[in-house]
Amino acid sequence: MKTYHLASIPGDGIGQEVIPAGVAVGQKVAAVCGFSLEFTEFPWSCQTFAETGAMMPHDGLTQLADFDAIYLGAVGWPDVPDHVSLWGLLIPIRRAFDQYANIRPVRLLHGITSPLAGRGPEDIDFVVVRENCEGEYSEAGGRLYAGTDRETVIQESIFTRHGTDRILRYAFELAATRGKHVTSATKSNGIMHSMPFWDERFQAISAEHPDIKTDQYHIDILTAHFVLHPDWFDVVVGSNLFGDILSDLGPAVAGSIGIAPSANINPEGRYPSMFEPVHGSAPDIAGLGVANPIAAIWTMAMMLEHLGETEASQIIEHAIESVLTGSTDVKTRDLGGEATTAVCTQAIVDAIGR
Ligand code: GGG
Repeated sequence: MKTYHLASIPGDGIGQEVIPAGVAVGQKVAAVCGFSLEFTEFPWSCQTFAETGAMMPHDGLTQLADFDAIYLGAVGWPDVPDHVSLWGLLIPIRRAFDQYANIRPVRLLHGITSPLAGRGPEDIDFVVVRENCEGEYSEAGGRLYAGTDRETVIQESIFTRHGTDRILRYAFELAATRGKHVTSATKSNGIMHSMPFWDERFQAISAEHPDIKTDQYHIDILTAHFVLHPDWFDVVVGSNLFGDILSDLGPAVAGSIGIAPSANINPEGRYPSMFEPVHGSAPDIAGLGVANPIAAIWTMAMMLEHLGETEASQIIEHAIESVLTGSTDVKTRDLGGEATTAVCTQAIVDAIGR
């Protein structure tokens, strides 16, 4: 029987509640489909930072390098500055393993009501492709004259041709398997170096794919179009920051960030890819047992798809939708219900193999 060796990092807050939910669903579908999932849990988190002064051990990346994939919950807790926790765990993993394609599907599932009036599942089905290793997420910069009235802060964005072209190509290749349409998120009117460069490269890569329809919007009006015209989109490609923002807004129009999955892919397969729900640690509801597990469960489906277990992935997605359309008793608070994480998870586990 094929066995996949997976690293799990539940992380902080509700990450510790939703990752076990995804593992339970993964184990059930593996049993149904005839393969096995072997998880090794790494308890790295803001608690680790409090105890050791670092979010993970100095050889943490080496410990992860040989797994087939990494399953991560959430990073961040109020007693550690957010940039310290993120740059101590999530971002080093993305970069060390060259996970440059952050894939964030946005789909209105059957059984969920969009906050947008009159919109159904046929209107909201697109993928945000976020550049994940450079752009506005950059440690280049610094602070001069700190604490004085001359205090000066410099934050550089990094856009390389190598990094820009490869994420644009990824978006076009993905669109070729879907609706053959790529939208670029830009801001080349206000950001005068990096974004005109991004637009140039978008045109150049577009020329390699004459069969794919393209358009581009400045990020400000693009956010409005996400709300007013979600049916316009198939694949939306953006820089690290723009992609991050759009991939919270997208799930919001599709009902809840509590359902949004994501994959940090190293397309060449030289390193393990990492799978995480889009949402963060949600300290306001952590420990209450009410977090929506669907983002983590759908993320498990993306991980299995990546590993080549397409049938298992589809079974999970069908189970999620069958549970959501079946009864309001299984919906968590963010979806208008009162179910706990455990109740929602058990319903999905039960729906698999039925
Ligand atoms: N699910 C991982 C997590 O905690 N995400 C929250 C977050 O703010 N991530 C920053 C990012 O994706 O750049």
